[in-house]
Amino acid sequence: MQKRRIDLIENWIFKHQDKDEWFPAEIPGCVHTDLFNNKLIDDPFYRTNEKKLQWIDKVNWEYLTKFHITTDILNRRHHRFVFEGLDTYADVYLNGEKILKADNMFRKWTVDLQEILKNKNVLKVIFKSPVIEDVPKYDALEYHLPAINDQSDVGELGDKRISVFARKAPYHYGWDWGPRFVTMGIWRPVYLVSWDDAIIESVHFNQLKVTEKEAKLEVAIEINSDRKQTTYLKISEKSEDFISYYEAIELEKGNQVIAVRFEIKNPKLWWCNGLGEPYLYLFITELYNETDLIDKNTTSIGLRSLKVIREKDEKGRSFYFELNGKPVFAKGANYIPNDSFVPRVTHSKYEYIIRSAVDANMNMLRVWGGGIYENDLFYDLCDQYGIMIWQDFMFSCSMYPGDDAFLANVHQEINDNVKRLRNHASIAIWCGNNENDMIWNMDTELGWKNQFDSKIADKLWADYRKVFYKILPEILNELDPQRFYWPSSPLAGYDKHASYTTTSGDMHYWGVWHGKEPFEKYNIHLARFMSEYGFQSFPEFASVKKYTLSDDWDIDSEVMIAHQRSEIGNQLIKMYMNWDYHLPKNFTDMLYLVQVLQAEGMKIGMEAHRRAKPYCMGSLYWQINDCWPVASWSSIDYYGRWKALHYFAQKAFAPVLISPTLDNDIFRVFLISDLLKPIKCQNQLKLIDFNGNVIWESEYNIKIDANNNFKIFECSQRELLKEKLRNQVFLYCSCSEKEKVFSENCFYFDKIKNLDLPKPEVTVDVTENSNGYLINILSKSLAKNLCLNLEDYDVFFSDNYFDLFPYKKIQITCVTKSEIKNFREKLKIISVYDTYH
Ligand code: BMA
Repeated sequence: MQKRRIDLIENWIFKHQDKDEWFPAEIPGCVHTDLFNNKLIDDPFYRTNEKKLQWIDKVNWEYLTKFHITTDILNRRHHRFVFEGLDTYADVYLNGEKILKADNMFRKWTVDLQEILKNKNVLKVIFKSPVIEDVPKYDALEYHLPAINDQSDVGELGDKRISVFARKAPYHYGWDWGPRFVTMGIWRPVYLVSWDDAIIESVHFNQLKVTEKEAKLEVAIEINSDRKQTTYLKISEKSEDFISYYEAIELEKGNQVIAVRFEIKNPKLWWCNGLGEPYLYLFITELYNETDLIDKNTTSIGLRSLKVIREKDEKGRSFYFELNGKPVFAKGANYIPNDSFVPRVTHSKYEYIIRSAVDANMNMLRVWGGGIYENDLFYDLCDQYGIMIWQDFMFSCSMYPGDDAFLANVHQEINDNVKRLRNHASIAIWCGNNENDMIWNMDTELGWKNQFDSKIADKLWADYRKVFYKILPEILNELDPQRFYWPSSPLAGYDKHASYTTTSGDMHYWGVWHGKEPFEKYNIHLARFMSEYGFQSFPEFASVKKYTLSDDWDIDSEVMIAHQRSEIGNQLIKMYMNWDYHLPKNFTDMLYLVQVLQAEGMKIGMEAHRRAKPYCMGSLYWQINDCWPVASWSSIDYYGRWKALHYFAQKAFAPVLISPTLDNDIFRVFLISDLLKPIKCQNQLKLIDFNGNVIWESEYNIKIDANNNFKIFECSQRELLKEKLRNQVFLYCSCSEKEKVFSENCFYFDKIKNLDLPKPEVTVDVTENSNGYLINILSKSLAKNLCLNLEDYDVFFSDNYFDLFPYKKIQITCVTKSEIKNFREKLKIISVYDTYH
């Protein structure tokens, strides 16, 4: 008989451990959302509610369900409880007997049992407060482990930063973009598996060699057998590329691994977004006895060779991804969990974020080490959409304990997650942690190594090395030997610490923002791979309205500050704004202009990185998404609204980019192509004044080789501008092939606040279509960063925050499900000019 799975997600109730009243609970879920759904607390994200809810993490919570199983199932020979995620300290009781003590949110907990299960069962989980559990661990240490983003003060714990003791999502304890909600709960599925003869524990598709001509695979099937017996193993795939495999196998009692090797001739390869189709094979592995199917596993596999190339060259050492033999410039962003309460993130929200990455021409996301190992769904979607994943292990901006129990726990966590994730084509690299190495080794007084006496410092560094130079690589070597491992991000080399001038590894460049350097420094600080850089903005007004009252509409109000977790945030935003813009008249203009500031600044970075190809081969900005509504570095806000930055990323990451730049009076235009084929294109350069008069123009027909970067124009600024004033003209450039425009760009020769911008005279014409509305826009003069807005409606504009060039007709689609009466009157239009007039 086939294995049976019974999901245990119904009829759960929960309560405060010291109270009597039970309330319905949702599984998977967590205590904060259960309290909210039962109207026992207010919306945690509204105004300053976070502060009022800090008591929740200092209480133990009980969850309980009753479930019935039939005698047929009860009579099966084996039963296993599977908890895919318990957050975090949990004692589990079945019919009054303790069956599990869990202490790691990231582990998959399984309990094999026989006797305790009955027809009628009571399953109870007691979650112990992480605060009650971990404060004593903190107090017992004679030194304090650094955890710089742990907002212990918000949690009313003074400076007791306890997050490092729990194997639990670091961002739950607060971050410089995140609230502090140290939640608890059954956050992933829980089920009972019952079987008689054997079960498939795991199937690993190890891609030994993949080329266009052939794919050599070794499939390792881990089987747990009830006894010594003969079974039949079948591996099949629907396409004609693969001939089904069918063999009798002799199983021993207990666990064993059956390895099967096979080859696929001329396989369809998996490509990342922009380079080809992310083709997936669907392999079905089945186990039969003489009469029946007894277990089955279905796995999607993208066949590809994906390597990190580290070759010595005249400048240092390369760091780039090579997909199916082709060097790939990685374009993308860092990714954090989509919610403070992850279980409520829907399939469609996951898909929305990944599709938004695809729409912005990204091919990589970095699952950053302060969040969670994402759900299977996330990686399935990345496989399907061709988004490569830089996967951190969940350690970030902290130093961790090194006692045996902690290390054993980490060992099991790594084991569980590598086994769960290793079949995904999308995962391109494993990375030990986020910034722990960099901060420890900083030479200034900020460097943690300088903050301890040498005996303790030696111990902490030795503990660090145990995890990132021993446990992790050893497990990966055994479970996933084909994938590249990088101990920390950033790093200059396997055993070489990061520095801002690295010519070897990856870099987190925070000179802009944390270092208060101007955006232009993005042109200079270039490493082999830029794995973080960023600048903050606020969500747009419609989003801000969801968590504020009109009294709060000032970026320095108590409520806005509660949703701005970077202590230096507002001050830095104003400083940068002063450099380039006139300060805006009011709050809504401020929200708009900060998005423009962020997007224009980050554009300099994204384009500089691409112009530095192939020396630099990656640009992942910080950060694509938010876990609540907040001022942050994100390009998409919590409610899914694209900020200006996301539209700018779409253009800066286009497969072919035309990019103008000025360096010491020398003006240059580059053409960068990530395509795998050469293209012939027409390039236009035009010097135009703000009223549309063309002062100079030039056209070139150029062939650009595949995967290349090419300078198409160079001249001194003086020669180009001649007698024209630099604050009255701009340079427009475009690259196209017949009707298809690959890239359009423009360049201003002065700071925006110095530009002599005329009042835009915009005419708008709206027609309805099946998806929403078509908006035709024209202006007689330049409208800088024109933004369309329909505040109270759920709409998506195909483009926004763009410079509307004089006399250039633009058509924007406004996709919406709502019918918007008097659309034209409701449509608000703003440009930079309006913020100071
Ligand atoms: C980076 C990240 C995060 C942080 C961000 C902004 O270095 O790794 O820790 O949120 O900076 O400060």
